[in-house]
Amino acid sequence: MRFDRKTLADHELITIYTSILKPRMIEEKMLVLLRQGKIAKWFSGIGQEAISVGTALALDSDEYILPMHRNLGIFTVREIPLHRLFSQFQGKPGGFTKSRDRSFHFGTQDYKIIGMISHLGPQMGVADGIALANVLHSNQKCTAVFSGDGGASEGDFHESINVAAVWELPVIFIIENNGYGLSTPSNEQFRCKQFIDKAIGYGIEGVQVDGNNILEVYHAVDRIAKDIRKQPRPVLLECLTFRMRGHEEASGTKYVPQELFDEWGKKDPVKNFEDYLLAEGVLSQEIINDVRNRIRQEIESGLEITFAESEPEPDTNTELNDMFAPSPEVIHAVSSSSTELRFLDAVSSGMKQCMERHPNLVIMGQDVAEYGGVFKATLGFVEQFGKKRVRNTPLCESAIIGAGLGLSINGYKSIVEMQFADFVTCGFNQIVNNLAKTHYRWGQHADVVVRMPTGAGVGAGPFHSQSNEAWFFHVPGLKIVYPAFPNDAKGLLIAAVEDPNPVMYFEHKALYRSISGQVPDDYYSTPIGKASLIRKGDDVSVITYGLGVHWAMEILDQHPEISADLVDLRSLLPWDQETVLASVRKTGKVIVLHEDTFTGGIGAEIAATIAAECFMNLDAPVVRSASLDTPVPMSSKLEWNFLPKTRFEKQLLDLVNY
Ligand SMILES: Cc1ncc(C[n+]2csc(CCOP(=O)(O)OP(=O)(O)O)c2C)c(N)n1
Repeated sequence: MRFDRKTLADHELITIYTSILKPRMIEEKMLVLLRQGKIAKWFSGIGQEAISVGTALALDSDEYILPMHRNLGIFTVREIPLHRLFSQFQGKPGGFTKSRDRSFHFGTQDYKIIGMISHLGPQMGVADGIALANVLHSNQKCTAVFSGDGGASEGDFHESINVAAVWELPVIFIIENNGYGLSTPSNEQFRCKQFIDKAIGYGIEGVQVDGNNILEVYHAVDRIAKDIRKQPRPVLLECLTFRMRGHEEASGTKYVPQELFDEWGKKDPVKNFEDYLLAEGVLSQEIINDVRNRIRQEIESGLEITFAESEPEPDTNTELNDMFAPSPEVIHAVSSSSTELRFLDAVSSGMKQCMERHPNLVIMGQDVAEYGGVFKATLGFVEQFGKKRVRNTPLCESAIIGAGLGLSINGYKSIVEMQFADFVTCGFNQIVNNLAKTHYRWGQHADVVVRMPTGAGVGAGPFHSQSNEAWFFHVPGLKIVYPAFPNDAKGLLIAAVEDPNPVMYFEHKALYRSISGQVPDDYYSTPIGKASLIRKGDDVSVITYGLGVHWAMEILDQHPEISADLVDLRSLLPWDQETVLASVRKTGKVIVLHEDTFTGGIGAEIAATIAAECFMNLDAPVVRSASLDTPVPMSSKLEWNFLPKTRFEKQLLDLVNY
């Protein structure tokens, strides 16, 4: 292995040596403890240390790094106290996640490290968002994100690099090509000869280095970082290396031929660098002993603190409260002036005022800029707020929602528009695993609003008509709002943007241009989690939301003999149990109506809660009215047969006459 120190002084080389030795010595100690049954398994980075350490040393300490599961060296170079790392590994409260997540699955703003979720690839979209915030700040910072060669088979790899290329984001995509993804060798993972070939396809620079040569990694990252800080753009850095241990400690390496271990054993990144420094006269055995002793002591005292720490004491209230960052107070309109607006214009007006109020708010979505979005909700925005804040995206829901989290991590807010709610499937993972779980896991809020143009009734068929709110209803960590009227559309949009937590904002396409109403001109928020009792009566309670509210009003108008409470939920997560239960206690009869399909719909949850809480008040079984358990058919006749509106009328009458 040939090392080139370039202009590095002796003391800098010793720092690099100390830095690469530390993760190796930690892991060697952990192997001993694992054999003694004292610690849990982890993902070993032995043999790959040069990549983590070289990268972290080359970057500024306030530049974000998004590591993977084999990058202990990032954490040690950033000088995280070892007892905190060990406590994190051991699930002790002194770690970074209140014992809620494992090994390297955490982030810390203090050290500008954003750890992974198990799904690997989503890290890259998050890096895009962090880098975008840096570009918007014009702060000349770059971001580094890691992937293994296996993780690079995920769609997130493609989406995120493509976005970074198109948006010229200063991200170093570091691919640790270590020959295996778990047990699967590279030739069963991808067909191209090397990763830098992929860079060509994205129109970006690709650089390949010997990932076991710490000076090569260091110089490459240093050169790229200096370059892209000045002239923002992504670079793919392929580091050729080898995983010297199993996928995780204790899982074995039987599938790896011995010759590979022999070959790569000779290229050990620590030993080779040490030999080089000895030959150069930079190191002596005495210095090595001294460095080793210091690291050993640091490890021992870290372990002592961790082992002395108690196991976590569960507290249900803390667990539940930590799901969300604190929400702001409701904002009241000051003046009483209002304007008659269509539903769509109310959404648009809410967004516009949010953009005016929050200079750090960014809107992202397909065709949202000059074109104004397919429904024209952002028409004129690009002229007012500029292309930097109103961003057309490539077709890549996952990378963009991930970028929303990245923006939030780096001080921005975002509204991400799904062109149709149906397409959220392609960004599902980022929502349910990244946006929803981050605050609980390590206390980082995810200040992202996902706009969801939703619903049927417009003859648009199975993939442009779905109601998919129930998919998200089951996910702790999300909020879901679903206005039925223009004033709530604006107020809930503002509430969603003001709220630092992830909010799914459902807006029914059939309401966009079909209904209008008075909307306050001021900036105001409608409280999330509060239903609205829009009609009062004594015979029956109708609980619904979205288009269902309008169906219910129409049917009730046709039956003036029915005295009904009509509850518009407005928020689905959390939903307003107090209002619903109070209504049912009063009327004794209840029908829950929604456009979404029947089985596992939100109505099931509401019905179960009513049955549990109001059993003694009920004069009839709780009724649910919902769409058929089929996809949404296109033909208008089939579609109206699918939707519950006509069945609802009969169900309501049967219930009243029960
Ligand atoms: C989306 C997803 N699918 C499957 C897995 C299970 N899994 C964890 S690590 C891994 C292999 C990763 O290989 P690579 O990215 O090359 O990283 P390495 O472990 O070699 O460092 C797999 C399949 C996962 N974590 N996420």
